[in-house]
Amino acid sequence: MNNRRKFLKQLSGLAALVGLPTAGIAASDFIAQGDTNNKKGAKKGKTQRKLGAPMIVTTWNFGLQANEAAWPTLSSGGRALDAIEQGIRQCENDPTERSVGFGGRPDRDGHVTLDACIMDEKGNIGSVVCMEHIANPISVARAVMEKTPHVMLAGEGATQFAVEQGFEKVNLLVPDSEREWKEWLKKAEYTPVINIENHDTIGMIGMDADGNLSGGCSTSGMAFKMHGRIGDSPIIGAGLYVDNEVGAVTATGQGEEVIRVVGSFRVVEEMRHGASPQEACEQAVKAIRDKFVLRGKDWSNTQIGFIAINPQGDIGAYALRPGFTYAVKTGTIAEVRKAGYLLD
Ligand code: SD4
Repeated sequence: MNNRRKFLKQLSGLAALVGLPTAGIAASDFIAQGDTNNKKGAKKGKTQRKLGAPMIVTTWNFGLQANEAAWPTLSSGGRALDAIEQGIRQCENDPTERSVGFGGRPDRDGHVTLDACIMDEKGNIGSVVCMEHIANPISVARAVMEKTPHVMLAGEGATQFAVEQGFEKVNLLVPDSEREWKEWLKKAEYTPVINIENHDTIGMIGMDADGNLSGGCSTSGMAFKMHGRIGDSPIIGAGLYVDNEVGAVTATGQGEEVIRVVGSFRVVEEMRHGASPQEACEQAVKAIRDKFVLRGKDWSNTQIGFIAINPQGDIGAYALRPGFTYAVKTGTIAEVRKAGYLLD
């Protein structure tokens, strides 16, 4: 029994003791302090929402549309995991989103290789890395989670598994991406520019009406990366982590740096030790800054962002630099917010 259910059981016992009706006591009947403030050191208690009310938070502006695709499932009492898969698929299927799924930018050899992972409220996980020819890696990751004894499949093995599962093989390289790649080949300089060519990983975290948390993450990775390169996005603990009692977190930006600090797991652990989602995201970004300083590396072209939620409905978001946005959807809110940041 999770803490909330224990708490509700205790409350229902208490209600019986003082002669109140106990039938129908649900998580959503109790109000918790909530905080959807995106500023540095967000203040607790600024807004209030009910425990167990469905919510979904997604990286970047396109999160707004993805949240809309996820919402019917959440608002009708469905599972957060299903909502996450539906929301991310919307983004993967959009050829104009050039760093996710169909239409993603290729690596420097012209291959569109996709990374994705998914995690549910029970700690079930699935992941695909460097997978070609399949438009919905988030669904293949879910199939890895539910239909294999493994948690991660790579490259040709991932594509083979997807085809065996009935996924269609497609050409993921759209004409616009091909044109950009050919243009890039003229100089073939690998100089990632933050918030311009590399910014579109979708990371989505949500809570359903039962108060269960899930998350997913999907990307084509850094544009024009080396063939075979894998970032943080499909790595559980780096690009995504969910602990139903503590919170859900996902990351975007320069994956190498997120992996270095096991970013999403780190944010969850900060929350486990008492930090708010906002404080926890800030601490992880600072840890990444500290690693740059320690290693004496140039970070002028690096962007990292985290988003986090906890079961009480508090939201955190923070980035290394300006420009990171995220979309929030609840029963009453559908908006894009700007995350706070560490460096100008
Ligand atoms: C990666 N984290 O492959 C991804 C890229 C990204 O916003 O998130 N861009 O490293």
